[in-house]
Amino acid sequence: MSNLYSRLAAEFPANRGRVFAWLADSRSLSYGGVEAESARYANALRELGVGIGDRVAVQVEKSAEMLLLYLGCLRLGAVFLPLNTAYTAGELEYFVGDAEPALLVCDPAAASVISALPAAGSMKVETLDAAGDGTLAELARRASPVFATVARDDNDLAAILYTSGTTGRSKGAMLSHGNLASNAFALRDIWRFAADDVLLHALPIFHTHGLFVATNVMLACGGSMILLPRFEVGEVMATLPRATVMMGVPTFYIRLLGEAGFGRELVSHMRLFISGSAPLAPDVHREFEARTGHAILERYGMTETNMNISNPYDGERIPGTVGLPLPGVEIRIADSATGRVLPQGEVGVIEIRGPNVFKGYWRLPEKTAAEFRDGFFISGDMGRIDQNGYISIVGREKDLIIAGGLNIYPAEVEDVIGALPAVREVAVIGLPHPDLGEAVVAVIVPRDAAFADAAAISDALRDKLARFKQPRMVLFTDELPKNTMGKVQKAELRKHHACLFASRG
Ligand code: MLC
Ligand code: AMP
Repeated sequence: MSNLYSRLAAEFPANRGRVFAWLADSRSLSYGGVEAESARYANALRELGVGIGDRVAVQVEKSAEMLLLYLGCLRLGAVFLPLNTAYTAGELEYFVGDAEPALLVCDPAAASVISALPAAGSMKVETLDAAGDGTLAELARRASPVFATVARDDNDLAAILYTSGTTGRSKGAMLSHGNLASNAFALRDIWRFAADDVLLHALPIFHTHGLFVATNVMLACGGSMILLPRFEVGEVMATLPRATVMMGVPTFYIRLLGEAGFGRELVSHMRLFISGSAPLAPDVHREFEARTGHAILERYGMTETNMNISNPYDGERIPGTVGLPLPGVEIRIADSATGRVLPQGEVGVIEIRGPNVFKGYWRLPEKTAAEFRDGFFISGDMGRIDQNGYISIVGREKDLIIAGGLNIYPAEVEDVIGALPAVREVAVIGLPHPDLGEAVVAVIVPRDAAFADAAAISDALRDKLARFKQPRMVLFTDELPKNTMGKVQKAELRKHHACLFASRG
């Protein structure tokens, strides 16, 4: 079909003065502004030599300008590559080497370190800060507000988002214009988004949730969003009266429930609360409904597939389930060992096929092929379909921890901790955590039995791993539980330490 931007722009309100984003200090960005400013960014990128298919890596604080840069990339046919602001220089070195971006846009404070990365090569580096200023913003300001959006096909790449892997390093998930467009319009329709909606946006915009689910859906309905820099519970409570919809990870809802002043009065005007990226505990769902009268709508997605399954807008939203497949999305449950499709009611790995499913991992055709069966993407999540078609996620086949909606692969953390001289062996596990859902914990067998310095371990990780991947707790032991094959029994460890962090309430 056509460029995602053109398809979204076809839905912009006729009155281009209408607000797309409310920003800090009562400033706002209109739909006319979105058109003109994204054109300026597209022109600025072109002036920097960025062409169709070139990657534009972006590690900047959340701002309206970052979204305009995203739209500028789409319009130019470049590939937007957002990076978590928590990544350290060591982590960036890998992304830069793997993706070979033509341009990297970063905070001014990081520019010299990034320019000096060995992998930087001929990559250009420009800056954008939290206030939307920087060398790239300056270039955009001087550029023309008119740009003829480049034609793109459904299969052409729009973005690459890196996801961590169970083995080896992160893989770049390649998302096409067609992937993102199909999902934006499907979600707009099933969740009944319309031009009078105001979304409270407190998510980061370097992930699928805050970038594609939130932003693309709002552009697709011509509505507005209130762009908060991050989730801060007081600010969110103060902003809720101006919003009609909120999207969040479960931690957002847990933190709201922790506030005495949060209740029916504050949110009676709201149309919808949506949760995803991590399991929403049924007790949180029920407590939220009892306190507010709102049944949170839980949905299920992945970076590789966008959104797949959602509880219904009109029908029953069942706690502990993620609902029904999205229109156009096929879901099946398979035996993870044999690939045999299982009958309804049985537990197996969730497999997904549809226009939302990505084009593969960047420069990893074998890895990509291994993750598909008959055109279905093998999610690595275990699930079951009930007699009414509702799907529950019952666990994960992949060794993955999700803390506050952010994924951490234990293997990556184990590699870094295992390389420390004081460590003989390490197992990294996720334990139930009242605020984050799960928290990262390292269980270490030290080389010297007398060594038990958790602070020294934490210090040693500081510049090697993004903060959210670092263990919340470091434990020491003489021996790790292993099976007869010598494989660490993580389930055993998790059970043993299940109550390390106090539970909610
Ligand atoms: C921050 N920290 C985290 C963390 N976020 N640690 C573990 N897990 C996290 N998620 C670090 C901080 O750097 C800080 O370190 C310390 O933990 C305490 O921070 P905090 O103040 O409690 O955290 P906060 O900044 O409030 O952030 C928590 C959060 C945030 C839950 C609000 O992480 C968040 O917005 N998460 C959303 C993630 C998301 O968008 N996921 C979608 C992925 S897409 P220190 O050293 O300063 O103390 C996807 C597909 C799909 O999954 O289906 O949607
Ligand atoms: P990411 O790779 O960051 O996109 O994370 C995707 C993973 O988040 C999925 O594979 C699931 O394990 C998890 N996830 C997303 N939504 C839900 C949900 N509603 N319930 C349980 N797990 C979820």
